[in-house]
Amino acid sequence: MDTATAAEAELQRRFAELRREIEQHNYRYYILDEPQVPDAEYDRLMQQLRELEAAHPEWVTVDSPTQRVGTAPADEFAEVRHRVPMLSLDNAFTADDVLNFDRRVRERLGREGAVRYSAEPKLDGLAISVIFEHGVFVRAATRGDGATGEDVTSNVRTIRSMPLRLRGAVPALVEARGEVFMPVAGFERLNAEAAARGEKTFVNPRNAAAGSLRQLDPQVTATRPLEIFFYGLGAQEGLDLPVRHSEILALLAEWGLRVCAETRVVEGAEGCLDYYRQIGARRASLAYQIDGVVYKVDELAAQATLGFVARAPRWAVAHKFPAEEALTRLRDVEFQVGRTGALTPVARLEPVFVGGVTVSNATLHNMDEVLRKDVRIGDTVVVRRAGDVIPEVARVMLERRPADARPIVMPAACPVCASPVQREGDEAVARCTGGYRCSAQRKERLRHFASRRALDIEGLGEKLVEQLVDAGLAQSPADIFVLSQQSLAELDRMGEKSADNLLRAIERAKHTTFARFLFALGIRDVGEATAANLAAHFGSLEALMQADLHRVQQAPDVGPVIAARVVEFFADPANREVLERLQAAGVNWPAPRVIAADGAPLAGLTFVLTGTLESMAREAAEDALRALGAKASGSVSAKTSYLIAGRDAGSKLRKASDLGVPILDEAALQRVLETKRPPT
Ligand code: JCF
Repeated sequence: MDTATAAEAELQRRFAELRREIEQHNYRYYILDEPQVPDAEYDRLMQQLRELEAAHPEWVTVDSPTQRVGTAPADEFAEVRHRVPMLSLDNAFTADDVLNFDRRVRERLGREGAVRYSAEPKLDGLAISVIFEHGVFVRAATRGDGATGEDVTSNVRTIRSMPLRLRGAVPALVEARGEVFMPVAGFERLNAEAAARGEKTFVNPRNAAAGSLRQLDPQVTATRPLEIFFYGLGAQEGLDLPVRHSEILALLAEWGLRVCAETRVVEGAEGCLDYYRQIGARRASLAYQIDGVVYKVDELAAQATLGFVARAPRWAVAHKFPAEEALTRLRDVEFQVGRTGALTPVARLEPVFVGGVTVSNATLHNMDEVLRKDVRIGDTVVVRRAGDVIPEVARVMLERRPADARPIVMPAACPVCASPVQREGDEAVARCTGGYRCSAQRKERLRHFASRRALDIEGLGEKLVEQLVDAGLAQSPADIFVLSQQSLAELDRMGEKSADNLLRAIERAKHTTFARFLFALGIRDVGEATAANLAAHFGSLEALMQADLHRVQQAPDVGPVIAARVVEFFADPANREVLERLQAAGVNWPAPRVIAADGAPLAGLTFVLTGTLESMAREAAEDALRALGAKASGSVSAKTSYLIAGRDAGSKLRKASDLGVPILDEAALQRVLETKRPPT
């Protein structure tokens, strides 16, 4: 070896060592909170690394400590489809709610004794998914709608406590789930600096964190004091899953990911409530804002048995801290007309700071509530705000009622379209009877139709809907699909480019899913979960439209009231016309079929499903099994490989048992569908 090459090799060795040293200091400083060297020493090492990398750009890799702020500003965030949906959590507000949660968990698991829970503070930040391939950080995405989020990789890379590479032996793929947040001290410093420069300040740490993470320029994000805690695992490949959630947290920590130090394993509902009280007492002295605590069933097999409802797991709950309250004066009450015509009394308040934001509007819910609380205009009222819930008028300070306080009266005619207002039967809500004749209802229906969880037409928000309806350009959702450059040009502040973007978003929205489409129609009482159930159960719009009351009720979680609304909706000629026009415009969705990732792993097996399944319609489960190569049959015979027995299974279960056919429960079915492997 000549001297030049030898020197080069020595330099490369020093380079590698320097990187390791810096990574170790980062770990000690950001993850363990136990810095080993003074900041000046760390800065000196970083400077050395930068110089070496400048001389040898070919040595720079994406996970180098110098590569946190590299990329240029983006035009927009790319979409990322989550491999495993990102769930939200159900809320509990009282000790009773927690006792009920724990009781349901024990009932479903058939447990007598106490269940173990992993308990942790619930951070007030943004949920994030971070993917590591062979230990290297490759992608970060926001939750978005749970199925698809935004690619915020460049921004998350700038967070110092975010390791660019995992430590130790790591599986081929790890998706860690966590929360990005801004500690209170950093938030206050950021705001003080902004105020000193005469710039706008953020209302609370959560908004500051959200605004910082959704920066198109990572250089800006890099200046924001963001931090991250991890609380779970999404997708993974090559990992021997442990038995408990708490062991997953320990694994995350071993890999060098920051896990909240307050996390504890507790016993039963009592343990949860004790934890809640302890954290609650220390809430103000924590370095970050939290809005409650989270309890998760610790045993992973039990989590699998419990499964999910709609968008939240049955094995976890967020126990929220009490709402914050403030006093202010009720200036006036206006009635807002909703999508289904419901008139909601809205309090116009003297602005008041409560729960970290300034509130000037609050809901009064409905007239029954107004009467029950005896609220009058001019009253001093208690405004209450809990976390992300809409502020409400909680009660009245009767002793401060002025002599000229005026009662609140429900108008007899719609404040928007003047149609009569009616109260149906013993319903608490009064409704405008104008239907599509009422521009407020038209606007709300269109807004709902275009909203993110419905057809997701980007750019078609409140303001634009307002303009479209007021200009007479859109009466029903079908009209959206005949908009053109010319018609849009009539609108204020609508340039050619924005019109173009909107038309493209509308074009994209034509390709949707049956469930989203059903939800978008805005049938009363048909929320996202019901729409998904109906879509999975019926598979096609035609099948659903032909179904009578009885058949609609066979869909999971659909009772007589919802069934009646659905049948009524499709019987209405005006609605049928809108549906025809939507389909004629090319709105479409893929036929229901689950495609197996790798061949036909269940080929040769015959399944019979009987009884009621909790998590999906039987037809959907059968389709999913068929997609994996299995046969799904309606009757039990000696050729049946497995019987899946749901709730209230009857004669087929007896027959299978007589014939010695293996009998599995729904959890086993879910495992088969998830792992795409035959039952074990
Ligand atoms: O800290 C949080 N905000 C938080 C949110 C913590 C958790 O353990 C979560 C969560 C959202 C969903 N767990 C899930 C499953």
